[in-house]
Amino acid sequence: RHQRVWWKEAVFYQVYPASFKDSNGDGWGDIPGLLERIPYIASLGVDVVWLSPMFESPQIDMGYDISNYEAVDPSYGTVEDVEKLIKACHDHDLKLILDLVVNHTSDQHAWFKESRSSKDNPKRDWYFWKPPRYDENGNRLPPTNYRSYFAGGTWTWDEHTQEYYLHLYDKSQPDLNWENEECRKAIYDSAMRFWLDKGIDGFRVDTVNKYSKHIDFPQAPITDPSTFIQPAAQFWCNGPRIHEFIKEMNSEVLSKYRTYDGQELVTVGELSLTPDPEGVLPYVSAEAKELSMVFQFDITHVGQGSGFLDKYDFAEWKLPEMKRIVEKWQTFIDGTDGWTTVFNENHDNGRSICRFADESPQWREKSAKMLAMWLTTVTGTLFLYQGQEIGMINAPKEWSIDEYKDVESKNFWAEAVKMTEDGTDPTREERIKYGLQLMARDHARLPFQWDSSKNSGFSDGEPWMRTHDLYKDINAEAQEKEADSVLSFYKRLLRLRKEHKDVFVYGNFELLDADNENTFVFRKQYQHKTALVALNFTSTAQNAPSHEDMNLLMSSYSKTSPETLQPYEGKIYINY
Ligand code: TEU
Repeated sequence: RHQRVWWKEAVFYQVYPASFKDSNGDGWGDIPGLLERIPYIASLGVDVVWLSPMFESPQIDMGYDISNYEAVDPSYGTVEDVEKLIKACHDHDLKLILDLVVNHTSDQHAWFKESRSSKDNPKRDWYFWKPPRYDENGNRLPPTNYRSYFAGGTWTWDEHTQEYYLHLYDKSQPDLNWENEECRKAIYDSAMRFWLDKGIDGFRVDTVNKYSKHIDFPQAPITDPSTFIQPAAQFWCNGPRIHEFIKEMNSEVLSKYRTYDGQELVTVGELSLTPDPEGVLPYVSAEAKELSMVFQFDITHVGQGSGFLDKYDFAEWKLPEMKRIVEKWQTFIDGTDGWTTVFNENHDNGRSICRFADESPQWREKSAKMLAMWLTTVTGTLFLYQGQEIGMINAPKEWSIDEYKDVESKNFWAEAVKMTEDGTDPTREERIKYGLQLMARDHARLPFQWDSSKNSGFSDGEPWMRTHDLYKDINAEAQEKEADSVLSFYKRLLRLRKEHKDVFVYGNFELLDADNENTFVFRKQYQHKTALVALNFTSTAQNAPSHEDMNLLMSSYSKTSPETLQPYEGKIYINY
């Protein structure tokens, strides 16, 4: 049905370098630390390491604000360290992809410093600069009323040249102007060829659908009269030239390189704000020659408030809603030459056990195993996030919000406190606190829990983010020794996924009993082979689906009964 390609079958493992392993005691993870742990990553049975940004950066947005694409931030190490990393990965049969963050740079990047220096600087047009508007009283207004991701507007005033510049994210992350050809060429050279020439195997492409904007910058319709700034994604997302830009990136750069073992490079684009399959397909169709695949975010939006204004205002959800989302992205590639991804964690989200199942000590491990069964049996390329394989959970609720370091958390929190204090929304503070405790980006950024020694074996120094209180109960070393641990269970499942890749990686997906609020049951089919997966998302026993002619391949419990799914139990049946 779908053409077989290495990256469709590969399992990717995302490393967030600041929180993975510190080698020099400064409390900040680094490349030498990661190098030490490559054997651990290889032992999981994954195939590709995706390394989040380790480039030179003032770290306002944890390295997604790059000040020099061709340098490694000193806190992480050196370019030579990354060269060693590329080699170590390849020596362990792992491929390595880096993050390509080219919608914006840091305001500390030499390009932006030049662009900002004068209106006639040759790089002025590499970013978006606009004169102010004025209201009837002569007050200065930004060019448009757009809301940015991290709360606040998208335009920041520059005193020096008396114009505003555009930033979809923090004000320290000015957007690059892809309309400018010289700028695109510089991006290809500096952010891409520089690292491809060193032998990396592809990229995770940050914010891939935002390079083309509606450059007439229309005013956003007023949907929230209580504030000046308005949601305006329709003007800066999936813009008119987006496919032209990505095709060019592919034909000029990506298509010219191969992986270390001579295969096609892999790219995975971050495709937010694109809910319709028709909008996604052009990016991932093999024929289109743009990207190998994309992340589509409905699944991590479960529980988030509508729009990004209310992202942390928790919205109740029920299991059928989540199952429909899985079904949607499982089936949208049916009959096409496109491909899909599978994930439920990354560095921008709370931990999946807390969001989708039960983090209580009683059910935490069972939850982790059941969720692992979901991910490893569905169609598409599987992405795991560091710590997921040992069942890491969110920061404890008792922690003060002051422990949260993320710019987005801080801004949403400050906004909520202000709106509560000034009476605009008296209960907002309480609601946003709850939302952050569940969904803040910080949870995924807690130090990796290696063992039961001080700071969970992450660092000899003071970690940049507080170590989880439960690291003695949840850590890799203990789980490596235990046959029944979450870690051992993941390893078994990853082997199983490979062994039966026809049905798990490439098979047809069919959702069963869609409206059942307690269980998630689906069938995978590949030619004459069928697998049936049944997952209990509750802490009470549920009926197992009927499974005549099928054998139980695996359960997440050691003792099972044919008629029942025990609390948070997962079962896989197979007909061969
Ligand atoms: O995220 C891009 C993004 O737009 C969202 O999908 C994401 O959910 C983010 O958390 C905004 O709420 C990427 C990176 O993954 C993120 O860490 C960066 O902060 C962002 O780009 C800016 O570079």
